[in-house]
Amino acid sequence: MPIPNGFLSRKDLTIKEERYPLEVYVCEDCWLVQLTHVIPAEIMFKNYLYIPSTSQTMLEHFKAFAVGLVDEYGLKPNDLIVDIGSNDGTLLGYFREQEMRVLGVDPASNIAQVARLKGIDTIDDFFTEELAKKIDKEYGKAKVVTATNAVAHINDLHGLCQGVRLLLDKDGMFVMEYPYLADLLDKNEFDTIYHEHLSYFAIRPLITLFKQHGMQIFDIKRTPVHGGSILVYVSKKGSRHTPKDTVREFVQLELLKKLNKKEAYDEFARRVAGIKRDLMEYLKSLKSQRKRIVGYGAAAKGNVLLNYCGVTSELLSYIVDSIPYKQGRYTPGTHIPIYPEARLAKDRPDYTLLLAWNFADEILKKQVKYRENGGQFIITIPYLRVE
Ligand code: JHZ
Repeated sequence: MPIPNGFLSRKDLTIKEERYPLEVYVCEDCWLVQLTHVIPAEIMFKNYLYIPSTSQTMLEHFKAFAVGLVDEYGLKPNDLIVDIGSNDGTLLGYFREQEMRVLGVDPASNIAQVARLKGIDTIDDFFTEELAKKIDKEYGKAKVVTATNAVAHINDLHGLCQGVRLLLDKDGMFVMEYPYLADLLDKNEFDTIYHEHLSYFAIRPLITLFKQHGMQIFDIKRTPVHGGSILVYVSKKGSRHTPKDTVREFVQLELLKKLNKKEAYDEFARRVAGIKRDLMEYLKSLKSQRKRIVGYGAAAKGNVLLNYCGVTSELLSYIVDSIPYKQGRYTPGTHIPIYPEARLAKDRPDYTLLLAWNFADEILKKQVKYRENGGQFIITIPYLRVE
């Protein structure tokens, strides 16, 4: 597979593209699901094209999270909030509105600069124990360390835990959000498995991990973003936070779903192969009827789906996307051109394959006219359907 966020310019199309193995394994000891091949982080994240803040859904989600956290835990003005993988500073912006001191950490220099222009203090580097020491020295201890869709991107999970532990205030908390493994399996979200995501977390392996570093999970909440995510609240042992019932409930759920049995993963693999077969048969049958098909949302996960299934520009003429950086570029591996969303209303293709299925509600609402004019969306996840 090519790097799923490795969008190409026109001149890149003539150069041979790098491809990397994409294999996912589950450990039959601690049941952590991980990739076996790790691409150096500098290749993937130093110049990054993903920004969540172009989605209204994500803006509302981050705002509700920041306001809710301050309210629930009585955070005070001037408390320090550090966000790992802070991107363009959107989440921290909502904490700053509530008068917190904020600091972002993100290796993507291009996006860290966008955050700084918005006045969000940002260090453009990878979060490590070394960096945590520097932050502690310069800014002091953090009341909260957040990491939304960032922990799965970090290879050295032990280094992450040590850094977070060092940085946290005695009663501080580490709150991480990521797509939940149980949802990934239940809803066949195979296309979220790609090089950027090194781990796919259930709660049980994380309990083991944090225990090794004198920390514990004290609460878990479900959130609807990215196909079903969870917020996991972690504190140092001996802090004022004591584990809530939710932790025990998630552990029970995972045992019930047999996430500690190989069969759960084998069945998932079988269902994924079925999605590929059904989608390709369907797209080819539409093409043989001379239907015009395009794609919606040049998401990284979309690139996994296209490459895995073998959807090329012969089947999908182009993809529309709201992110200006992606427009005018081509998808990695499949070389499908990307245009602004407005192209859909102008061209009115018969079918649009929704690659950003996690934003189905927002996108279908936005494209109500296209659908009224007869356009139809093909959605693949959790199962193939037309809306
Ligand atoms: P989206 C990213 O994956 C990458 P991706 C990352 N590795 C991660 O962990 C996950 O997110 C969580 C477009 N769009 O956010 C914008 C429209 O065109 O699902 C995006 O290109 N119109 C950090 O890349 C794409 O769809 C719209 O109205 O799979 C969505 O990509 C909306 C809402 C989105 O992430």
